Formats: sequence, C-alpha cells, structure tokens
Amino acid sequence: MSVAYVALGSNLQRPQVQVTQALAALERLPQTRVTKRSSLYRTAPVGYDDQPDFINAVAEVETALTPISLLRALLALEDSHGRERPFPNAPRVLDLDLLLYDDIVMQSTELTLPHPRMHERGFVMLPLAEIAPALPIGPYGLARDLAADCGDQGVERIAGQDRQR
Ligand code: PH2
Ligand code: MG
Ligand code: MG
Repeated sequence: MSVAYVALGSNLQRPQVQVTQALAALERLPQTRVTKRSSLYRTAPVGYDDQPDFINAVAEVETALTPISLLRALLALEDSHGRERPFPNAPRVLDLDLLLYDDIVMQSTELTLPHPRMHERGFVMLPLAEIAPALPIGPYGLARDLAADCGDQGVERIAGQDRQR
C-alpha cells in the first residue's frame, strides 16, 4: 500500500456538505481507505478574488491504486458532484487535488507531484500540517514549517466540529 494526500475544496452549493460528502466518498474508492482527515477550514479565495470563500480540508489515504488511477478516480468523483470548468480558478462545487503520493516526484501532462504551489498555499498547508506535521513536502521543507509561513492568508479552522471519524 502507498500513502497519498488529497486536498478537498468547494465554494458552491453548500460547500461544507460537498466536502463532508466527498470525504465519505473517498472511503468508497476501490483499494483505498482514509487513514486521517483534517478539520474543515474556511478560506479566502486565492487566484481569482471575486468568488465566495472556500471550505477546504485534507485527507490521508492508504491506497493500492497507482497515482494516475487515483487521480482519475478523484476527477470522476468531482464530475459526480457536478463539477464544471468554465475558466481557470473558477468557483467550483468540488475540487479534489492529489497533493503527494509516497515520495514520488513526477511531471507529466496529466499529473505533477508534489502538487505545484501547494507548499505556499495556506488552504492546503494548514489542514495538511494538522494531520501530518512532520511530513516532508518535496524539497520545500516540513509541513508544519511551511504552514507556519502561510500565516496571513485568511485560513480559519471551523470551530466546534464533530471530528466525524
Ligand atoms: N483552489 C484553487 C484556487 N484558489 N482558494 C481557496 N481558498 N481554496 C481553494 O481550494 C482554491 C483557491 C484552485 O484549485
Ligand atoms: Mg485545486
Ligand atoms: Mg483541481
């Protein structure tokens, strides 16, 4: 089995419900189980400002799927939530990004690992550091240190969550 990290995000159609349902759907992927899940976070949009805040989270999975099979399963799950892609960084019902897969470093048209720019994005690094603080992120450093550098990006853990395990 391999260990992979998946980022979840939504800012349309009851984002908190979308992300919670997607966390449950990850459990149902073939040859895959969710081993850790972060809290939900409310986050300011990055890249294209004129859109609602996001709900973001990160999950750790153990999987026997290959990186590409896992990626395709995530894209199929996005589609099943009604994901549309009108323009880059557009608001979305559900975004599932494969962040890391073991310590694989790769760049292809379909998949780049580690996920580009993840190390500087608070909406990824804060939830990731919550579940895997000592995780190395490619050449950039440890999750906890990178998260500490993402302080000022409008990322807020949602209080009072049932841990939903
Ligand atoms: N995803 C993006 C672009 N900007 N901003 C936040 N806060 N959360 C996201 O998930 C997000 C974003 C591209 O996928
Ligand atoms: Mg994304
Ligand atoms: Mg994506």
